[in-house]
Amino acid sequence: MAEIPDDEYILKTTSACAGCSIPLCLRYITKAAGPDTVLVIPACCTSVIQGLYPNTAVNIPVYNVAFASAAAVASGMSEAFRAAGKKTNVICFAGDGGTVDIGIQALSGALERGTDFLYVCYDNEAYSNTGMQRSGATPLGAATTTTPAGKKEFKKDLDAIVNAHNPVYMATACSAYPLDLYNKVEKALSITGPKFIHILAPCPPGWRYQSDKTISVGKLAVQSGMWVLYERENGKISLTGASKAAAKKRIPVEDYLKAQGRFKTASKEEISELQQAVENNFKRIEKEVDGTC
Ligand SMILES: Cc1ncc(C[n+]2csc(CCOP(=O)(O)OP(=O)(O)O)c2C)c(N)n1
Ligand code: SF4
Repeated sequence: MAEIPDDEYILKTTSACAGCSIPLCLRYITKAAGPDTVLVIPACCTSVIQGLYPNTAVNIPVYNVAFASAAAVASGMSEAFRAAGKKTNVICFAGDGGTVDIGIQALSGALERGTDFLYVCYDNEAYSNTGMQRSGATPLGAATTTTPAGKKEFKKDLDAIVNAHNPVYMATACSAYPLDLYNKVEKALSITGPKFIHILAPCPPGWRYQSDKTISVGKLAVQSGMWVLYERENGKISLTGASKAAAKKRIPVEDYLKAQGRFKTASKEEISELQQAVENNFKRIEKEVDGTC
């Protein structure tokens, strides 16, 4: 198990909703990164959670940037630090809307240029900050304020898009498993070049569950296989943590869905399509692990 430093860079007075998973993610990311780090944050819940200067809850430098530009800004910042002989960690911390939809062009450019940075997409599967609108990362069947009868399309496969850029390191994580996240951030930051981590980050008001259930809902996501924990180093994939068990035996997707109000309108067909997608995804991952695809 990793040695987790006692240092805290995320203070206890954030402006997050009760039960929000974002401060938990940030806490472990910054513990792994340490004080010589700059966070680059586009418009999202996190830009509210950080608080207003001088009463900010983040104890390291934060650079707030326009929605579409996070990875481009981080790219320039990383080059400037390296040119000055500094190893300062540059970490983009952006929501799914700011990554999967709006920031994808800048992310693609930064990955292609081989930028030495870590891009973290925390995925609460909606544009939460502006009122839970549908994003490209919202799953099939989930009700949002712009899809009140449930989304009719599958979640965009951001990881496949990132993987096509062949980054030196990429991983998934979930806020319900903070040590797994800590280990992945620590490893990512020990490697030079473009790194990417995609974190499932449950949101109580958006997903419509009680705020004390953030950890259990995150665990259900992984135990059902709706979210898979893995890392990919130089193209080689390995499952981590609870996903090793989920690859062999998993709970039904329905158990994860029924823990949240946003899937109340999901039809039987949609639930079975989601279950089928989970089975197909594990088959594909197993083939990748075996080196047969
Ligand atoms: C160019 C632009 N369009 C729209 C907005 C309004 N806006 C601010 S935050 C936000 C939602 C961000 O969603 P996401 O990136 O998923 O992060 P979350 O709020 O879920 O943390 C939107 C649409 C903006 N700030 N700039
Ligand atoms: S809306 Fe969701 S993601 Fe945003 S601060 Fe509240 S709980 Fe967190």
